Amino acid sequence: MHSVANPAEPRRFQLLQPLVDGVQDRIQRRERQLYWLGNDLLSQLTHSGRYKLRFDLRRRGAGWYYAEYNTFVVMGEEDNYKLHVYEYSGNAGRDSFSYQNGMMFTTYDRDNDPWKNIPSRNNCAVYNGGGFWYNNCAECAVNTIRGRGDDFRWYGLTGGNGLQSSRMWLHC
Ligand SMILES: [Ca+2]
Repeated sequence: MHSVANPAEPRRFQLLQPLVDGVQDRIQRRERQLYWLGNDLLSQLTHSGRYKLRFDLRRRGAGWYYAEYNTFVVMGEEDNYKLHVYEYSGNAGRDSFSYQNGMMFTTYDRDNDPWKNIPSRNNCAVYNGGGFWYNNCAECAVNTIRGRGDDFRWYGLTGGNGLQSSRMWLHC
């Protein structure tokens, strides 16, 4: 597994979610939600079938890694923006996003995940501090506040899976 010093901004990539640092901060948490591309647009774009999904992941205290999914489709609102991701490649260790494949999108006020936990209102977004596609809840926890819930991490990254930063890209 080799990391790169810093990922160059890829061309023809559309930013889905800009750089997120794992800082426990209320303002940043709000900004993170504001910057999300939006599930309606994401659904429209990915239904064209022309886009792949890429994560740039910076391990805490280490370099950058990437994870790509050759197939990335987000269903519409009527399906609660259900996620389809397939064909992982990259250098970020074991595929961690497939754990959330087939899941619907959960936000603070819309619990669409299968998780049951009464203190967190059965809601993974409440538990993790951010909306995302959740199972029980996340192995790809890039919308999670550091130190909270599943922690800010990419589960399959070997040699320490805690993240410093992450970015999500759509690209052709
Ligand atoms: Ca739930």
